[in-house]
Amino acid sequence: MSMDLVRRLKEAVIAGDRDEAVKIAREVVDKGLDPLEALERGLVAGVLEVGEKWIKEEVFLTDVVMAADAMKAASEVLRPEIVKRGGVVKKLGKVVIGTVAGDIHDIGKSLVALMLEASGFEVIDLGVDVPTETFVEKVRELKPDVLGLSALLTTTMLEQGKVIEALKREGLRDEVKVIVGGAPVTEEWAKSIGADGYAEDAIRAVRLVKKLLGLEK
Ligand code: B1M
Repeated sequence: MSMDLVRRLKEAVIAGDRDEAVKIAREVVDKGLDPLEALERGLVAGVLEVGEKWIKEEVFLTDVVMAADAMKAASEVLRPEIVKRGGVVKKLGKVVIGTVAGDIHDIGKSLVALMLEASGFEVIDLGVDVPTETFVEKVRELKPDVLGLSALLTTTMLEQGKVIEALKREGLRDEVKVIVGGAPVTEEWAKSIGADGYAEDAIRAVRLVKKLLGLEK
């Protein structure tokens, strides 16, 4: 992959320039370059850099929103290519994923969904701010192998525990593996709420799902 393209992609995200990011993502696809590398080293790296600047109060929240928007628009351009290159036709399993109630962070969750899809899983993404009862209804209705709960706030990660409790109340807990993640989430937290697994990032989330479904050691 030409480093120049990756650099330009990252810069477009940092500048919150959605049109430029989409244009460069199209160039990546047209040139048959590695869409995954463009995603990870261009788009995600750009959002994280803006995020770090925001935490250091060097940029405003609006800059973060614009970077996130540019990243998501460009990742939609890369997505079909990523899934196509994943090449796996047979679905390895069904995953329902969403960001919990009260939380509208979706970049990480969408990245996990994208990587699972690219790895051959059927992924149903419920979006953000998903009420507990919706997670429970979708487990009952869609019978997924895995339910993924993303939370980015210390306040909203409590919802992950509430979803697990609701699954128990409804007699559905043993029907599905529950995995959790998001910046404030930890292995200890996952264990304390009775989740089946925790992953620090999207790549490890794919490995975790494969392990839980016995597809990988
Ligand atoms: Co907000 N936000 N944000 N934010 N935001 C954080 C999370 C924060 C840590 C920044 C900070 O202050 N340090 C902080 C939370 C503090 C805390 O509670 N611990 C925070 C805050 C306070 C807020 C608001 C309250 C700000 C405000 O309005 N005052 C507000 C809350 C809105 C709400 O949700 N109700 C808010 C809003 C926003 C935006 C909407 C502007 C925007 C999100 C845009 C969008 O998602 N479309 C935003 C962003 C971008 C961030 C930061 C800068 C970056 C998050 C991100 O996208 N990272 C973030 C600071 C930070 O985390 N560095 C921050 C990139 C992404 C690829 O990483 O999401 O961690 P991440 O996902 C990773 C892993 O976590 C993991 O894999 C992913 C890919 O590698 N993973 C999973 C994620 N989900 C997983 C699920 C899994 C497995 C792995 O299994 C199911």
